[in-house]
Amino acid sequence: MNYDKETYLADLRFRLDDYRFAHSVNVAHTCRELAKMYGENEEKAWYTGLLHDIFKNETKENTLAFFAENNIVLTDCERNAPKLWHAMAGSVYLQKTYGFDEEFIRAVRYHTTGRANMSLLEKIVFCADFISAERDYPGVDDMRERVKISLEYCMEEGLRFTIDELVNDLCPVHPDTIHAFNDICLLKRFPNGKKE
Ligand code: DGI
Ligand code: FE
Ligand code: FE
Repeated sequence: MNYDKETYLADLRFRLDDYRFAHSVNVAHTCRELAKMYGENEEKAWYTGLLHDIFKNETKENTLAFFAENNIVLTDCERNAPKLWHAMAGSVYLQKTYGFDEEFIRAVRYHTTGRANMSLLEKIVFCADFISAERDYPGVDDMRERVKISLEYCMEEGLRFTIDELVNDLCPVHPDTIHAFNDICLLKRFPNGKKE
């Protein structure tokens, strides 16, 4: 893949506010570090991180219009969770506009929820999003330590945190988030392969 860095940066600058642009660059850098640590393609990881939030600042109206234009039908859970929309819409936009490969697109698509059987690249983007340089929530240092031990060790805490908050606020938890969490739990209990 020949990446067109200047075009992507211009697209991001046009679509994102300053905070989100800086977050995107930070996630890209963290993705590259994790790729180096865990043996993924560093360039691909950098670009995936850079572009993961490309639809984050889009209005609800525009995002819903984008879904309609692209014949994307949301489930009840998705319709009621606007925070998930930027990952779904962004991944379709990136695929259509720049033709990135399926793995790249999936890493963007599932960066918010996770899913079962995530690839190395998907795990890297999921974790990098939690620990990028500007993140300063309580517990971020623990997450930065966890990621050095394993991506799964970091993901389990991220997923626990997300699900915990959603349940506490009586918000629906997307099935992909549950599947990601179950996957990690089962992996830990059955490290040599999951039981059915
Ligand atoms: O886009 P970022 O802010 O960098 O991070 P993100 O894409 O991981 O989005 C985090 C938000 O997404 C957070 O406020 C919780 C929400 N979220 C994550 N998983 C789910 C979810 N919301 C719902 N309703 N259901 C989920 O499964
Ligand atoms: Fe996001
Ligand atoms: Fe993000």
